[in-house]
Amino acid sequence: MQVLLALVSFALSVARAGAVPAPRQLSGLNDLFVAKGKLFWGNIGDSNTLSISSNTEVLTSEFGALTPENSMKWESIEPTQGSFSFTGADALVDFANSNCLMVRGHTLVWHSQLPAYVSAISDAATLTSVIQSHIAGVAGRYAGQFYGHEVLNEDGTLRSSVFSNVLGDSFIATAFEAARAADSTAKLYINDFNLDSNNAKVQAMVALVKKVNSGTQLIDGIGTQTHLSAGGSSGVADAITTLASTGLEVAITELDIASAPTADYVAVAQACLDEPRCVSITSWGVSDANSWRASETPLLFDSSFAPKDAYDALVSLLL
Ligand code: 9MR
Repeated sequence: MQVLLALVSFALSVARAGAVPAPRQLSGLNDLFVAKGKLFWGNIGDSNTLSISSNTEVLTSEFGALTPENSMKWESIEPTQGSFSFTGADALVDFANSNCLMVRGHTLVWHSQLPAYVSAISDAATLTSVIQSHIAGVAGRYAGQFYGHEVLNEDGTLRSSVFSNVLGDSFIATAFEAARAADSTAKLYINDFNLDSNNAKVQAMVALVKKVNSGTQLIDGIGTQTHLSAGGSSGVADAITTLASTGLEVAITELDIASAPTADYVAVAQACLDEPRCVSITSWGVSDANSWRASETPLLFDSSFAPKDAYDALVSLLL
């Protein structure tokens, strides 16, 4: 009887092994990308997502760097002039340190998510000193701990902002000089969106970094955010090659693609693989559940944290 039971249960488990796929072993996108000579495939976080265990499981097994989604933006970290609030940013850095993830600072100067006291400044000397103190405060706190800082965001074409309106383009050098003084080891990046084909904005970015770097090299790298629509990847390789023609590092900093088409994800990853100066990719979110574009389902993991076809295609590309 016992033998019969053992045989039955053996037969059942054999049948089950054939019918039910083994649990998927995530292969570690970051590890695969690093094995191809790149620095990391990172992702974003902050206290709201770092408290979700399904999120952190994927984050720590698949990704190798962390960018704060919101906690280091000016309104979060220096909401009142001279008074820094590091709780959220520290939590992110602690999480990264405990899980051996690199950190990209994001973002020291951006026209958006600015406190009202900054937007209200109309005097050039005051604004210069406020930018310098802000950068010294934030970059100084984490000096030596970050891979890089996104010093400027969305300013490749000098959009209208309190910074460009009051200081012209001199605020760019001011910001990079302050960041270099506060953290001599971090790579300093300018980071922009709509650099997804070799368009006028890419050309403007190339001209801008050449101008700013014409004396001393202040800018180390160009970040291209790469928030794409479906089918929007065709110009990415050309754009990355053009940005890299500056001689600077290039990083894909905020990757998400509406409806996560496999072909687009593969094309973007291939574009970075093909350009030696493209050092890293950062996905802008783990799961669609926590994406700023949630309704467009642009990420590699669905709202239940299951990997999508695009994830599998990337693994196949990188194996
Ligand atoms: O993902 C961020 C979202 O949680 C914020 O509400 C939003 C506010 O503007 O910013 C999002 O991230 C932005 C990033 O910091 C800079 N590039 C554009 C991203 C999307 O707006």
